[in-house]
Amino acid sequence: MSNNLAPETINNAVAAFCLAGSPRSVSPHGNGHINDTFLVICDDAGAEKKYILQRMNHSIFKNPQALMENVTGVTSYLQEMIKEKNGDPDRETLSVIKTKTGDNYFEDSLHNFWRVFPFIDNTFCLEQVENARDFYDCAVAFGNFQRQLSAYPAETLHETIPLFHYTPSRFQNFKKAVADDLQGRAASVQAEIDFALAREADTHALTDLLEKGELPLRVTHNDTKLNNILFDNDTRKALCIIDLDTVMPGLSLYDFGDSIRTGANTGAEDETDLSKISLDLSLFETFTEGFLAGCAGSLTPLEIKLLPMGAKLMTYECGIRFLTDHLEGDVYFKIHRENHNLDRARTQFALVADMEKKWDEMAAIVERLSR
Ligand code: ADP
Ligand code: GN1
Ligand code: MG
Repeated sequence: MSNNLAPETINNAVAAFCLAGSPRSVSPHGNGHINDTFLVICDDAGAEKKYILQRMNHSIFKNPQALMENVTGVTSYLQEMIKEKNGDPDRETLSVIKTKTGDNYFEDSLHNFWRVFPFIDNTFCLEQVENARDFYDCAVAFGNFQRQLSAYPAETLHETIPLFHYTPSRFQNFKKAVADDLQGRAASVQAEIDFALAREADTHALTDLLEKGELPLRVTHNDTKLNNILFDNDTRKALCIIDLDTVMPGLSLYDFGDSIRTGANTGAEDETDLSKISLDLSLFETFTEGFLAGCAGSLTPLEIKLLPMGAKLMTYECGIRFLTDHLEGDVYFKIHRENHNLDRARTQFALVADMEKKWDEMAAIVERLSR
């Protein structure tokens, strides 16, 4: 079913949770790069009940208990906010299903860590933008998410992956991977290595300002790629933000940047024909407009000015993370073909190069929209 998961292991995990009815089927679901995700369908006296079962990636998230504390805290908080606005707390945010022993995750005898969410039905998620309207909705939703969490007690959040978007440390990891060259792949990717090394100066652009107190630390999502948002099938509106594993203090620019990286790219993250990769300036503008609307005046002038840098740096950072993983033997991101991480790194660098060409236009768009 999944790379290294026996059906008994999965069924044993399903049995640990308080689900309505009896499980009828369990199948792999979604295109995430990190967790193992399954759709569980139960039969509840003739009615279908669906759940998402996930094996958390324990080698990446070292402390699943702390991770689930974050997710439970944030989702409970959002549920209350949604109720106050007469929204639907069962569809507009995730909720955590407890185990039969009342815990928010289950550890099996093989030290796999599992959790369950209700499956939010009648939704779809996008791998690439199909029309500008959807991307605008995403932008409002991610901006709004950040604003909704602005009063969340940030000190209660655990750092689930230390230094997650601390680009200088990502750069150090990358240089170490080049030096160690564990798989003997460095010589064959010298052009990509040179591209990354040539941009070392950029790696500090945001973190220096954070350290100087010129950019505010906020509660951010930190993984705002397009497929981490569910759209309602009926209204085609952005409905629910998912993948809350990296919700922790961060910069608003990380959330803005990661969405541009995934949504304003004219090609797929793993496209092999690099002529298809470019920054769609019109989608950049659409997202900027929506994000500013969703943040509703909460961004500082410096944050707004740096939006293009957020986009470039998140794309660059993701590129060096993919290249690092390629050099280290594909131990972090799930791959589905040979050189998959290298292909991904190449698209990210092609997108960075195109952003550099379009830099003045990106700045002008932001300037115009912020007036
Ligand atoms: P990963 O960290 O591996 O990206 P995600 O939490 O993003 O894992 O889940 C992977 C995919 O599963 C999502 O992109 C989405 O398609 C689907 N998914 C996750 N949770 C739900 C849910 N509660 N309801 C419906 N679909 C979901
Ligand atoms: C991972 O989990 P997923 O697939 O939504 C990764 C992100 C990367 C992204 C690249 C916890 O996101 O940081 O930007 O892949 N998540 C983690 O596609 O590392
Ligand atoms: Mg995801």
